[in-house]
Amino acid sequence: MSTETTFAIIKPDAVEKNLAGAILAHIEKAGFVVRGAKRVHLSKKQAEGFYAEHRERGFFGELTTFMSRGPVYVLALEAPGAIAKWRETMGATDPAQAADGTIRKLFGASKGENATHGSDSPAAAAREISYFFGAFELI
Ligand code: 3AN
Repeated sequence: MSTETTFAIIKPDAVEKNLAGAILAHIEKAGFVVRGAKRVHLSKKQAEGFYAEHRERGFFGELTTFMSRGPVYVLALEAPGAIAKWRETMGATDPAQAADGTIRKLFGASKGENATHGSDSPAAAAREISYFFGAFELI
């Protein structure tokens, strides 16, 4: 399997609950190498730009208000098959549907406040990584 880099966010709900460290430990234990990491507080406009593809969805306002309500950790994660692997490690969007042992099952509260984000394709990973990181920040 080829080595890939995917993009992850530890969302405001998890950061507020002081779960960022536990989630990072889970990420490392799962075998990802953290190539980039920073703590940022998105403005509403930055959250809207990040989630532009969801603009037409009913929950867009709620989603972007939530994502800009407090600090998040943005991460670039490397592993063989990282994009699919990270989505498996996170579990289903709705924590109630997520498999046991996944991050969203362990740490998520609802479909919106579900602890983490992960890119869903190579194109999304490339766009999302470049939204937050310059090449010199990926080590
Ligand atoms: P995923 O993050 O698993 O790819 P998507 O693409 O269905 O999930 O949803 C995009 C974002 O919108 C996710 N961050 C998710 O938390 C949020 N979201 C999805 N459904 C809802 C909902 N019904 N209410 C609020 N936020 C939602």
